[in-house]
This record gives sequence, structure tokens and C-alpha cells, in this order.
Amino acid sequence: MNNKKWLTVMFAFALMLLLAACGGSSDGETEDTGGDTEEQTDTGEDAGDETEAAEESSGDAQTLRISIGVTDAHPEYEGAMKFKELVEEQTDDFEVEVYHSGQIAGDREAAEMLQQGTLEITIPSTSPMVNFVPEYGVFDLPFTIPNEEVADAVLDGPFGDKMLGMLEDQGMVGLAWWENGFRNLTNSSKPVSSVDDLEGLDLRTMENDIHLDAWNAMGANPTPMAFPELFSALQQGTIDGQENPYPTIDTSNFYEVQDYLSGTNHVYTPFIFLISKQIWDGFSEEQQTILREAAVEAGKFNRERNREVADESLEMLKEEMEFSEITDEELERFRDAVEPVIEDHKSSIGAEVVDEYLAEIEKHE
Ligand code: TK8
Repeated sequence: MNNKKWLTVMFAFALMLLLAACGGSSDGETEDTGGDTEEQTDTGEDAGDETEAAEESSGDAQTLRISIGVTDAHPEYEGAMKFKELVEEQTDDFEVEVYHSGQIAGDREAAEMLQQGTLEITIPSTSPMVNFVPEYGVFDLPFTIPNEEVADAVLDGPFGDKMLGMLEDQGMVGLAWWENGFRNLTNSSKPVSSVDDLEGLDLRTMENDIHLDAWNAMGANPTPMAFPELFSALQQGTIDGQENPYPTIDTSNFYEVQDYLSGTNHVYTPFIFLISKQIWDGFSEEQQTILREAAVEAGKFNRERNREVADESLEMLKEEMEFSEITDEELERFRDAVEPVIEDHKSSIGAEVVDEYLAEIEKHE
């Protein structure tokens, strides 16, 4: 082969590689996105923006990616953007990127990525964390925390501090408590206003044995599933219903594929702000202080917004869905049905920590 011909072959080969590389990257971002098609287009665009922003910035700023499961209309996203603002106004050391709608991963998988150091930050529900630290199950005991004021007192006090520290052995550092909120049931087959109405309903639960057992005890037929898969499962009718706080039912558009809403308020789920320990250990004390304070501050903002949005969402959802109030008398029957589940799980969670949690609630009630 003469030189000229060789060059032509090389050029053609290089061009092929270039084309393959361009084609491969364009749809990667949207692949894992949950939710409906509209949401997928949305998240794809946003992810693209973030990437461009990261490329534009110069210097040695370290990128901190935050993965959340809910959409960019949710108060958790607002809190994550507040964290970004607070960190970036104090230091040039970090650049924060927020990935919503489970584009990176669902709660459990994101936590595993933190352990491996392949993702920096996630803000999951505490419930899937029982798969790492069983003590987190206290937060899954139904009908324990009665209102947001008690939730704040328990989480912001010594009990909350102790729980935050428990994931360190698992390679994750807990920096702050945020709020997912009180969970409420939705379904597509019938109004549910009593525990008897749950008979035979196929429900999605979080990946958590206490939730599974609780719904079984109440007569439903629960299946665990990661959050990013939930919208399409509801849409396709592979399950009848699910339970989540009002802001999520609203911002994940569940009301489009669910007709009935019940004000069960059966359990309060905190969000926990987690950073990879591998990555955290590489930061200076000063950097750690900035990140911790920003996580706490953004968490206060998130809780405040979450409560406002919960009220607004409920009003909106009442227009879109048939709402069933649960009477106090009926709620007693829900409580009675799950009572044995609390007893059963006491030993798997740890009897001592369960008693401590219940005493802490009682103190602030
Ligand atoms: C979002 C989840 C979610 C939770 C669930 O990542 O899985 O139902 O309530 O909102 O944390």
C-alpha cells in the first residue's frame, strides 16, 4: 500500500470512529428515566444542559452529582438546587449537578453507587436503607409519627443525630434530614375508605420488608419495586395502586393513571442526605463544614416547601381524583391490623432502638 492510500484508509477509519462515538452518546442520558414520555424528554434535555455547563467551567472544581428519584417539579429538587446555590456561593472547589427522575438510579442502586464511590450524593427515602442498616426500619413503623412538628423534633434531636451516623460503616455519610412526608394511598380500581376495601389490591411498595408485611396484614397484595419503574407499572396496569406523599402523587403525574386517593397518612418517610464516604474522606475539614451546613440549610428549605406543596397538591388532586377521607374510627382499624407487624419486626430492627424511637415520639407529642 502506498502512503497516499494508507492515509485515506486511516482517515476513513477515524471518521467511522467519530461517527460511532457521536451516535452512541446522544440517547444514553434518557435511558433510565422513569415517568411518562413528556418527563423523559424533559430530563434528557436537562441532563444535556448540565453536561454542557460542566464542560464550560474551567479550573479544578470537583463535580458533585446528586441523584434523586422524583422529578424537577418536586420540593426535593428545589432543595437540591438550594444546596447547589449555597455551596457554589461559598466555594469554587465544587460544582453541583442535580439529576432528577431517577436518571442516574433509584434509591437503593444510588446508595450502592455511593458505597463504590461512583456517585457522590443521593437523597433517598430512609426505607430502602433498611437493606444496609436494619435500624432504619424504625421510620417504617406505621402510624407512629403523628405530625410534622414531632417529625422535626425527633429528627433534629439526639435520636436523629444518632441515626444519621449509622450508615458510615456502610460507606455513606448522612449529613441532614430532609422530608418526603406522610404517605397516602392511590389506586385505579375502587374508592378505599376502610381497611376492608384493601382486600386483594395489588400495590407497589418500596423495597422494604416492614412495608410489605404491613400491607399484607391490611389485606392487600404488595410487591416491592424501585421508584423509577412505578409510573409505567401503574400506566400498564401491572399493579392497581401505590402510596406516596401528595407532592409526589402530583409531580410524578400519578393522578393521570390513578383514579382514587385515600387520606391514609399511614407513615412519615424522611429523606436522608447522603454523601459517599470514600469521597467525603478526601475533603478538608473546611470543605466538609461547607457541605454539611449547606445540606442542613437546604433541608430546612426543603421541609418548608414540602409542607406548602403538600397542601397545594392535595387541593389539586381532589379535582383530579375521587378523594376518600378515613374516619378516626376506621384509622383505628388500620392501626389494629398493623400492630402485630410492629411486634414482629421489633427484633429485626432492634428492640432497643424501637423503644428509644417510640419514647422520643411520646416526649414530643
Ligand atoms: C424517590 C423515592 C420515592 C419514595 C418511593 O427516589 O419510592 O415511593 O417515596 O419518592 O424516595
